[in-house]
Amino acid sequence: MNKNYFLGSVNVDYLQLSYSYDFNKVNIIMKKALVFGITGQDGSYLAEFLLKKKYKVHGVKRKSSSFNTSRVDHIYEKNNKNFFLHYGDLTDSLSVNSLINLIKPDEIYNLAAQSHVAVSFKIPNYTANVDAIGCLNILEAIKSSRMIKKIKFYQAGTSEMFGKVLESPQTEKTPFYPRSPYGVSKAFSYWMTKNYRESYNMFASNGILFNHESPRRGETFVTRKITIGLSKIKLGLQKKLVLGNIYSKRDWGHAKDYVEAQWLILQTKKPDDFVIATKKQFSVKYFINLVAKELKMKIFWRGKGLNEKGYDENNRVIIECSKKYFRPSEVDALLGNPAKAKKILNWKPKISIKELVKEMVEIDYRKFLNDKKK
Ligand code: NAP
Ligand code: F7E
Repeated sequence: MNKNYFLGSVNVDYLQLSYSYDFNKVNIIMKKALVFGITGQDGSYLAEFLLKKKYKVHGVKRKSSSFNTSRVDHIYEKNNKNFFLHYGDLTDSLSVNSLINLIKPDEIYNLAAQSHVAVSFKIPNYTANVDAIGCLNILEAIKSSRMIKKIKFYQAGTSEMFGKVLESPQTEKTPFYPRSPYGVSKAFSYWMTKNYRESYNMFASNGILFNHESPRRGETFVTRKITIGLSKIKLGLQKKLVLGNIYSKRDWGHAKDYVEAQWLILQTKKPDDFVIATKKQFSVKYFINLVAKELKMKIFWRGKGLNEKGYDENNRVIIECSKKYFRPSEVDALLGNPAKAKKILNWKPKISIKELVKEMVEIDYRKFLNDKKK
């Protein structure tokens, strides 16, 4: 068989690396990805992204007493030949092992986590079991499989590892100073991933992703809490939105852009660690104002600190702050420099914060408008 003839006869974009070729069998084998955390915000976007790249996507879902697949149900309906869901849990090393050995994936994405920073103070032990030991369970399973050379591993690291930042903007070289059980657990996983790479020559890479949001963001994270809260206030379905620290600053991107970076991180020649961010920083208060503008609502701010309140045109309080939502230790300001990702991965964010807000508001407002009409 003439290899060149074969290559020329199939219409595949080699730069996309979506296929691997088994020339002995002279057929095309689709790459297989195993995604822990498939039912989450990033998992659902990553699944869509990988399916477009012609991967077979296997996702791990947890047993739940109610439905927990709403973010991926539409994917299953469209792609059920290439999209598979398996029961499993990151804290259950037996299930992690058996899934890896059953699926024999080319790439593993560990997106599974107890990902809420405030909640991690309430359940630190559980958070560490999932966010720290869970990653170790995957690394050990890869190491003890016969696929240590074949499998590429992505670990979902976070800007929360920088915590009380030691320099700004933060880069891959900035030392960590995590400020929550979540951040500390993720730092453990970061170092374990690096350690397994150096000790066993594994293809294991860390993304250090700054905040990224979308209409699929969990409803208790601040951006989604704001888009839902203000949409409901505008529609007369809610009177007030109660928040915590509105002065903290974050570097917010769109989850769609960030899952592309996760994939690119596994397509490099050598495993490595990358900061993924926009290099733009805004306060929670600024985000509220953007959402209000999109909803054509006017907010008048009065007072200072914990007593600062947002009023509507009729002088009614629609936003106030409560210590209830403060964390025992806060991360005041995060700002990432994605220069390395730009240089090596050719990655840069495409969606601006204004476009992100527009999309989130449109979807949340329409949903509650439809609910109201029912
Ligand atoms: P998310 O929406 O909270 O999704 C987390 C996923 O993990 C869900 O599918 C969840 O399942 C699953 N999960 C939780 N505990 C598990 C366990 N014990 N075993 C198996 N699966 C488990 O998080 P995300 O925003 O998509 O973030 C994805 C990853 O990136 C997380 O690791 C997060 O810590 C990290 N990260 C996120 C950001 C961000 O701004 N979004 C930034 C940096 C890093 P259920 O659906 O059943 O709960
Ligand atoms: O808080 C403040 C809060 O919970 C952002 C996770 O995806 O990104 C996320 O963690 C800021 C904080 O995200 C409320 O104090 C004010 O300063 O939306 P958040 P986070 O803590 O930055 C990182 C990168 C991750 O890795 C995490 O997994 O907003 N804030 N008022 C509030 N936050 C919440 N949740 N609720 C409030 O009412």
